[in-house]
Amino acid sequence: MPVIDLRSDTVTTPTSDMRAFMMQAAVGDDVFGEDPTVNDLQNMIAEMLGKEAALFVPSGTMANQISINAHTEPGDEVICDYNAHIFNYEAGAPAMLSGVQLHPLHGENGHPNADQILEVLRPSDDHYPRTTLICLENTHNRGGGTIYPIDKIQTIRSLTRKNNLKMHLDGARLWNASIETGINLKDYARHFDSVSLCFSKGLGAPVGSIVAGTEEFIEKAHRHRKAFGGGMRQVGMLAAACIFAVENHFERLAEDHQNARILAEGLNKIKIFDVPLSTVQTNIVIANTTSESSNAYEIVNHIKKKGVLAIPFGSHKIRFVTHLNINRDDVTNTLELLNRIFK
Ligand code: TLP
Repeated sequence: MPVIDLRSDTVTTPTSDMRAFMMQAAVGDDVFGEDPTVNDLQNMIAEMLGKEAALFVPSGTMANQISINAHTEPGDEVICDYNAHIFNYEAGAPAMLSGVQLHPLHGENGHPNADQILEVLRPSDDHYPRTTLICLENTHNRGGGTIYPIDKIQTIRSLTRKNNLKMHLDGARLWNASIETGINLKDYARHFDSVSLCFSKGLGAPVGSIVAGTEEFIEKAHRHRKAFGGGMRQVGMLAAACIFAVENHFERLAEDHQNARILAEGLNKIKIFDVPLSTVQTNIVIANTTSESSNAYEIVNHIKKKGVLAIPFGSHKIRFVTHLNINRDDVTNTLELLNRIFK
């Protein structure tokens, strides 16, 4: 039975051209900073983001956690959204690895605004934790792949400048935001002290993320990467996959966005699903399921048996993600199948 895997854009497998490109990569010991392909990737991304330097890391989680660690001291408070990846899906790492507490806000579509942030900034008084860092996520995963409006980011940046706070961007899917809005990566990145990006999501590399910032920040990050066990050796082949992914799979993300839109509109014609179309801005579709239907876990199990994979995102929410390994036929076939099942 053919399987259509819409669980995540992390499930993509490297294409044969990507594999061939990986094979020819020059390698060296990256802990010594001697892997030429890793260095090329780091330089390329620093340039694309308009930052002084960048550091290749194994995962998006490590990129975020290294950044949190580098910007804070134990006991500090970090402001983020209630649905942020760092709050929900990173195994409690901010507390475990950096000794900080998170202060989650209920932003619209995962995007808190400057007033909400201003309201929770701690006064300078020994009763309180010190607010030192704001983490934003763009696109916002649990928000439905929603794009952080750039003017909202700019206003938050002015606030953090006034209050001497750092800003980190979880840009695992910043690629998608940039393709959709036409705002280049640099114009997003300039508002942040550090930015993480993933190559292993829509871009289709098998592994790899990166974090970028000032030379001073990257020096710290380099040390934290070692401490967190993320120092890697001859990983030029992985870095090559990331270079290939940026050069060949960045522009095509627009196709994933079109497929997500078609999927969302099709789901809305099936009576158990309700997708708020205004949140379908990139490659993620979060469908609400009606309260009369079975819960999301049962629905996901049921459709899995028929060859469509998705992820429950709560008792009445299911996430579908389009990506490099999903074409228009897969979307059509998914909709036909779901129509048949839930008629
Ligand atoms: N997200 C995964 C799961 O962890 C939920 C997914 O399937 O979407 N930031 C954001 C916004 C992410 O969505 C993810 C992965 C990460 C960071 C972490 O990346 P990895 O998995 O490389 O640690």
